[in-house]
Formats: sequence, C-alpha cells, structure tokens
Amino acid sequence: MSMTITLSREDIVRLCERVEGAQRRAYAIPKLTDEHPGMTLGDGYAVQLELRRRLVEQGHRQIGWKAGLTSKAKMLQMGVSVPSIGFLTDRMARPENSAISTGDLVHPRAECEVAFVTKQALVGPGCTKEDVIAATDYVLPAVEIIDSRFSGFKFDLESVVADNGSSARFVGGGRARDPRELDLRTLGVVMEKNGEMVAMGASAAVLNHPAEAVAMLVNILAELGESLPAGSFVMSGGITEAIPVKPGDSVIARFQELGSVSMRFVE
Ligand code: 0L1
Ligand code: MG
Repeated sequence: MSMTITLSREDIVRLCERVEGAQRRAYAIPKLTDEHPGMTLGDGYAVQLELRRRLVEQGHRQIGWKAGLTSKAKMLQMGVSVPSIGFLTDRMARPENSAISTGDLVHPRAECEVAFVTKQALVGPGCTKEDVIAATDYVLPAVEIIDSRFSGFKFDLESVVADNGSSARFVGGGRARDPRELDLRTLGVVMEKNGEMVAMGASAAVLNHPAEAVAMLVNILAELGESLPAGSFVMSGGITEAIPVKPGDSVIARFQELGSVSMRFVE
C-alpha cells in the first residue's frame, strides 16, 4: 500500500473543510476524486488526519480506530481490494438502548461488528492476529452506524478514507469477554430491525478472523507513522451488510457468546 501524498497542503485543507462541513451539517457532497482524479490513498489519509487534528483541537477526544471494508462482500460491493481505517472519537459513541437521532446524519446504515479493547500498545509493521489477541483486554459486541457523506453512495476508496471511513456513530454493549476463551472466527450474529431478521453472518466474514482486521489496522497505522496505544477501542469491521435505518426503526444485534446490542432511531 503506498501512502504517497500528491496533493498540496492547501488542497488537503480545502478538502478537509469540505468533508468536515458535510459531516457537521449532514449534507451529501460529490466524491472528492471528481475534482482530483489523481488523488491517492495517501492523500485520502492526509485529509483524514487533518480532520482528526481539527476535531481534537475543537475538544473531541480520540478513543480508538475502526477498520472498514474488511469483508469480501463489502470489498466487492465497493470494487476495492484494500480495507480502510478511520478514527473514532468520544462524540461518536452512543449508549446501549438509547435513541439515536438521524437528523444530523445523511443516510445512516447499521452493521454488526466485534470490538476490541486493548491493554497493551500494538505497533506495526508485521503485527499479527496473535499479537492482537495477546494485547486485547476484552472483546465486546458493537453496532456501527456508518454514514457516507457522498451523494448516492458514489465513492471510491480515496474519498471514503478522506471521509474518515464513513464513521458516524457506534454503540457497544453485550458482555465483555476474554478473546482467549472464545473462537472469535466462528461467532454467529443476527441483526433484527423492527422485529424482523434483516442480516446475519459469521465473524469469519471479516478477513477470516476479526483480530486479523485489527492487525491490518495496526499495520496501516505504521504506514501513517502511528501506533495503537493501550486502552484503545477498535471496531474490526462489519460482519453483516450495512442496513439502512430511519426514524422509528429499532435495531437489535444478537451475537453468539457476546450478548446483544440494541438501539432505536429518532428524528
Ligand atoms: O465501516 C466500513 O466498512 C466503512 C464503509 C465505508 C463505505 C460505506 O460507507 O459503505
Ligand atoms: Mg464498519
């Protein structure tokens, strides 16, 4: 993966302001590559890291990272072969069982993920899934509410990365479990919306093993000159497809061994 930056500092700041405006005021924008067809993955991450810098300056606190596009189904759907990562902040977290407002989102969709909380720092390159499991304090079930800011979901990897991997909200819940006591590869999950089953899957959908996705995330961080500190909250990527949600919907994700996570959506 090359992280070469080709855009000027001015272009990176301008694109970041565009993404930040779309996120804050919940409106859709054209994909960034329409204007910058030569934009690289490195440029996408430069925009994302500039966004993080600005949000931290405004008082948001980074609590971890997310891996995205980690399932074959999602990669096929997007026409990409490389997963992405994005940062997570305290402002994106919502309590379990809470009402999540959609008025400040563009076109939210919910997906089931295994989340990891680390007790030791992880540093790439060369991070493996065994390193991840050894450094994990516990795993818990989570639902990510992604919200691509691009019109009609027309985007590419470079634009999605600049838009912080479509990160918007997330809910952790269920039971915290020691990953050494579980077979993390074969966990089944079912997602229900308004009492009907709308998606199901097994955790192996995520790069064969969710800890593999976290290792990949650590190795991408290394390419960006960063590492994963102890105490990080990391979402390993959607096991199920992402399901659109709107006001009035209630969602419950039931995970084998890990319990369930529920939430409802309001205007
Ligand atoms: O969490 C993810 O898998 C990121 C998805 C990015 C693309 C999308 O918005 O569907
Ligand atoms: Mg996700």
